[in-house]
Amino acid sequence: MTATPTSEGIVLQTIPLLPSLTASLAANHRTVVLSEQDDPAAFLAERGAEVVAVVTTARIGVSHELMDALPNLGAIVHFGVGYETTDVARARSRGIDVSNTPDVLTDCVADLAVGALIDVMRKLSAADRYVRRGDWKPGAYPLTTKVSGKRIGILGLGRIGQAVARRLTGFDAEIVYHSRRPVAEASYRYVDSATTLAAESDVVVVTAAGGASTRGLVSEEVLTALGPQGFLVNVARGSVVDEPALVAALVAGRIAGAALDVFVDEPNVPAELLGLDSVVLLPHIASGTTETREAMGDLAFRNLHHFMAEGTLLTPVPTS
Ligand code: NAP
Ligand code: 8YV
Repeated sequence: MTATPTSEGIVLQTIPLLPSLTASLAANHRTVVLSEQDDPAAFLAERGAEVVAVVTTARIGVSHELMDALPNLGAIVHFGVGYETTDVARARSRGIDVSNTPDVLTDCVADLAVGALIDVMRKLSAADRYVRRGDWKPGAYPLTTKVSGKRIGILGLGRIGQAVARRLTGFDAEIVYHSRRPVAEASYRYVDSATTLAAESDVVVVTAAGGASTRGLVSEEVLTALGPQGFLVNVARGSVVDEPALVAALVAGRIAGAALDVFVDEPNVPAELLGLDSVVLLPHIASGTTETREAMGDLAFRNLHHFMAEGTLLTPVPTS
């Protein structure tokens, strides 16, 4: 039996994605949206061998079970820069290549991190609620914390971390960072642990990749080192922070505040945080602008299209 040429194989889209990406996939390839099948398991049993590529998001990736149901899979294309929900080593051991959408979202994620940092330190969202509640008439809003000139710790000085650092130098910040290794081209001060980073920072901004190696990296010890005057901003992944420890520290006032775009069990947010004005809660929106999501969709599509035509991806994820 001759194998189906890649260009004629099925492109399996795990869930509905950005409408323009979904439309491009449908218009240019034999695309099936798995979550829209009446019986996804039956579809995989009957047609799984025809699937040559999967398009998915960091939120769900490609599970072991799905990978196993696709014996002729050649590429996994992620809409998003994170890909920790896909076992890349396992994919590569089967000759499956994996791509993501780096760079095109860096500006928006860094913009949001800085916005969230200012929000939590100056209590913008809380002050907005104060005005709406009619509390301004009985009394002036309490004083908050100055942003400019602070010591900012970047946890994970990658593309987004560096973009956050560049922006905050405009606020006369002193930047210190921690990753597993120093970044050769960075002039900021490197420290060798997350705990030291927190101890030497007024604010820690988390921009490290998700996955097993960073799970719980912001531990109770790190939060203790950050201390009662310290703030945490997380635009990376909920898993990078020990969420129960963070909730306990915020409730007890053992850190000053947190701005969180990501959570361990999205879209569920720990109930204890909902009433705290020391916390800014965002629904994983850091890349969520029209311009950036379209650029992500375009890059995801170009990866898929290149794979179907040439057998290779344009922005494969690095080999770790
Ligand atoms: P990147 O360039 O690959 O940067 C990742 C950084 O994490 C690197 O500096 C890396 O440095 C560091 N890192 C990895 N493992 C580490 C560990 N065990 N300890 C300390 N540092 C570690 O990726 P990026 O494009 O900046 O994106 C970063 C992350 O942001 C993504 O992976 C994603 O999870 C998240 N993100 C969130 C949103 C959102 O909507 N909130 C949007 C886009 C991205 P070393 O390898 O040297 O340790
Ligand atoms: C997106 C993200 O919200 O790129 C990432 O890793 O977390 C975000 O840009 C997500 O990937 C889109 O589903």
